[in-house]
Formats: sequence, C-alpha cells, structure tokens
Amino acid sequence: MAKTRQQWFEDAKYGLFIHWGLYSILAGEYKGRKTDRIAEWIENDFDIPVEEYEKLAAQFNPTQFDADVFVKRAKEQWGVKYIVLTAKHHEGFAMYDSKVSDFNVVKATPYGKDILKDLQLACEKYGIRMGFYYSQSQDWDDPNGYIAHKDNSGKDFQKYLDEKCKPQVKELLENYGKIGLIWFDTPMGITVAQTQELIDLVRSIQPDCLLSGRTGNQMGDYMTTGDNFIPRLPYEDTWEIPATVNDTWGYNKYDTNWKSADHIINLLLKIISRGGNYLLNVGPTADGVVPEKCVEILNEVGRYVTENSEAIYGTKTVGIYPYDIPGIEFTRRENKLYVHVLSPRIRIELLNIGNQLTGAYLVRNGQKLDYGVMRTCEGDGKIEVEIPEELHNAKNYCVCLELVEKEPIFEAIKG
Ligand code: FHN
Repeated sequence: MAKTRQQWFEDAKYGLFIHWGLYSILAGEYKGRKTDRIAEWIENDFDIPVEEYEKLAAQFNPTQFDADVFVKRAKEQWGVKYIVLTAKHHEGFAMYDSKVSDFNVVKATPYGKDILKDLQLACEKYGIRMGFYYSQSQDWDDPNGYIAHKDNSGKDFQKYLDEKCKPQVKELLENYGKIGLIWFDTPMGITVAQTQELIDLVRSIQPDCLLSGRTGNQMGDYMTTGDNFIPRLPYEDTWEIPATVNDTWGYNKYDTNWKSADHIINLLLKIISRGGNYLLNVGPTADGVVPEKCVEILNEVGRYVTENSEAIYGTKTVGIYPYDIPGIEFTRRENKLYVHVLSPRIRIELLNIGNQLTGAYLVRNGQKLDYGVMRTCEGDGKIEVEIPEELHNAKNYCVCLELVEKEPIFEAIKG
C-alpha cells in the first residue's frame, strides 16, 4: 500500500508534548492565590491584566534548559518518536524569534535565545520529528484574539488572523526546517473559510505537514480526542490523544497527582491497541527543568517502551477481544499478537481465541516459551503460554504469539 503523509505519524505511537511559557513562572499561583485548574490558564482564570502578565517576560530565564540533552533523553530514554512544543499558547507569547510580535522569548526576556531553533537543531541531530503547538484562535494578548468564556463580540478576529496568527505560522513553517505537524488547538469561532486560509497557508509552504484534529471545523488531518479521554473501542482512522502525567499541562508546583508508571504503560497500551497515538505532556519549570517525579515516571515507561519496541511502534489496531483480563493488554502487527503482561502470573491463559501458533517468545530477549493451543470442554478456543519461573513474580513484560493466520481470531462468547 502506498505510504501516505500520515504514515510516520501512524507508526510513531508515542510522542512528547511540552507546555512551556510564561505561565511556568507563576507555577499555578498568582499573588498568593492557587489555581485548581490547569496552570497555563491562570491569566484567564484569574483575570490577570494583560499589562501585568506581559511583565512576567522579564523574569523568563530558563538557564537550565539544554535542548540537546532534552531531546536525547526524550528519544533514547523515554522512547518518544516526536516532540510538540508550545510555540505560542493562549497567553500569546512566542517561544521563538518572531518578527511579527515582540512578545517573544528573544525580544522580551533576559534569556534571549530562540528555544524553538535549539529544539529544531536537536531534533534534527537525533532524528526525531518536531511539531509545534499554535493557539490559532485564542490569543489573550492580542486585542482581537479570542478569549474563552469571555465576551468576544466586537473583536476583529480576521484582523488578528491576518496580522498575527498567519504571519507567525508562516514564520514557523519557513524558519525551522521540516515540521512534522502543527498542533492547532481550541478553534472556537474560526469559520470554515478561515480554517481553509490556514490550511492553504500550511500546504503552500510545507505540504507534508500534518494538522491536528483541532484545526477547526473537523478540517484537520486526523482525529484528536478530548484531553485525557481514551475511546472505549478501536477507532480505525488516524487519531491521537493529548494527555497529562499529573493534572496540568503547564507547570504547577502544587500538582503532585502523578499517575504511576504502571498506569501510564497501561494507558499507552490501551491507546495503541485501539489505533491511536499517545501524546504525553511534560510541563517544565521556568528554569527549564522537568519535575523530578515526572522524569522518574517517564524513565520507567521508557524502559518498557524501548525493551518492547517491536510491540509498540508501527503496530496496528487490535480487534475487540471479548474478555477484559486485568493486567493483560494486546497490540499486534501482521501475524504477531503481542500480549503485554502487566501483573504477575505463572501462565497466560487466553480464552476465545481461535488461532494456531508457530511459536511464542519473550519480546525483550527473544527467549522461546512453551505454549499450548486447545479447545475447552465448552468448545472455545484457548491458548496457554507458560511463563518461566524467574518471571512468576514479575510484571511489565511482553510475550509475542506468532500466529499461523494473518490476524488474531477472537471468538464471540457463546452462552
Ligand atoms: O486550552 C488548552 C490547554 O491549555 C491545553 O493546551 C490542552 C492540550 O490538549 N488543549 C486545550 C484544552 O483542550
């Protein structure tokens, strides 16, 4: 089958979102008041006057950020295949050298360096796709940009689109090499015609660049789910879920509600077995550091992903296996069904599976495993795989079932 421009994205399965901007300085608190909502929304949620908020730029100096170290770690330790940085979030601040607006990291901060350029160079060096997030409709700094939950009547949105949004998107597409995707977000009142203007602009500069599902009016290149919402069933078209490790995107020093690595691994497998990509977020501090706990979690998830890479990247949607087995998730490619074992057991037992096998092995080292293919006394297909003794108390490993048939045969439950 011919490769589409979506192919790299469909194969990638696991990406890293970076929400980073001036809100990282406030870290979830303004004048002693803590937000209980996502931290990057603090300007809007607390009605911080624009002139006040703009002053934060004078404090932005992430001297501990090293794009090279960051991208190397993301690729080699965390196992992500693409990175999406907030080039401009709703606050309107550009994390790159923009000639369109001085409200940017080079002109307005003591740091003075183009973060996106450094990221681009590191992504090119380590062979990882780079995308950027751009808030195309909301811009709380521009008088004509939309503001969610506020009165937007009387605004000249087209003026903002023509004078800030499109010129900035053009800069991003012209000055930062090959862009894998643009992550447009919160389209709000953007019309079909205005969405088309954006799409035409992108296609005219980088025809292969993908557009997120939130470009507007369902005109993006793939489906984006709600934040942290996983479709219950497999979804056949290309899709992605943006998701958090704690409960915020931008850094919030009070948010310690971290999901465990086991939980994230489980979510990742659910997502990719249903055909999606997991775009998992980190929110660096204003110094440019990813919170230690978050690094620990991503390292552990990364160990699973890199050890079992053949069962992750480039895998296909699994059909609906009729039973929910706690601690078991499936992924698959061609004639291989991967059984991810997330809780201890001495044997894998799968009912209502009608395949014949040519072999079974432990994915992380290729060790052959004993197995049996049978029918139960009720006539249901059954596969058993013996787990080696040294793994009886282990969790988080993957077993490959090599199928005679091209696809898993999941049998319906009979009465
Ligand atoms: O408003 C944004 C939010 O700050 C964050 O960027 C997420 C990521 O998917 N998108 C919007 C809310 O859905």
